[in-house]
Amino acid sequence: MPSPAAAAQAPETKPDSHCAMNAETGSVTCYDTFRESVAAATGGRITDAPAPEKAGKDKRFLAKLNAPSREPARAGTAGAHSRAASGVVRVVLYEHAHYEGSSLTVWGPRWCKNDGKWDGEIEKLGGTWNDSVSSLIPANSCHVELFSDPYFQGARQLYTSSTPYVGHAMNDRASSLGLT
Ligand SMILES: [Ca+2]
Ligand SMILES: [Ca+2]
Repeated sequence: MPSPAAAAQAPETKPDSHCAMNAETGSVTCYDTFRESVAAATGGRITDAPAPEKAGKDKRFLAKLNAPSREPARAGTAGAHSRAASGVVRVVLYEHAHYEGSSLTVWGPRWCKNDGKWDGEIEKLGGTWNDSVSSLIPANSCHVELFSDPYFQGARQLYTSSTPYVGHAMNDRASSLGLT
């Protein structure tokens, strides 16, 4: 019988899951590896993601995560352009500090704008993701605001770059998030 809540001290007893969430529809698909979840989230654009715990420090990977909308729309690249448009990674959430444990790659159709308005949100982190996030990687201009309660209530904290530990005040507390 699965008991995800008991796994915090013994990650080796629970296989990590690596999931991709469409932030627009909320649909989640899970994979055995981080590489597969990133490939799914990017519509097949990135198929060589490193091990999850290396991702936050891998400059080449981080640059690639942020690549799509900067590709010039040249003649003959319409196919690549539409693939990119269907999968822009907004944030990768991790169960443990230092990008370890299970991951949730949240993607959407566009880059974030950083214009003070929200570009997306998750009103309620579901299942094992509630009160679990310990590190995260924002991508594609998205800033990520974590809230300790669902529906953007409770304590809040903003993250603008790769964060190996969300801090004591927010660790294992996030229940919703906004993307700006
Ligand atoms: Ca955690
Ligand atoms: Ca909470």
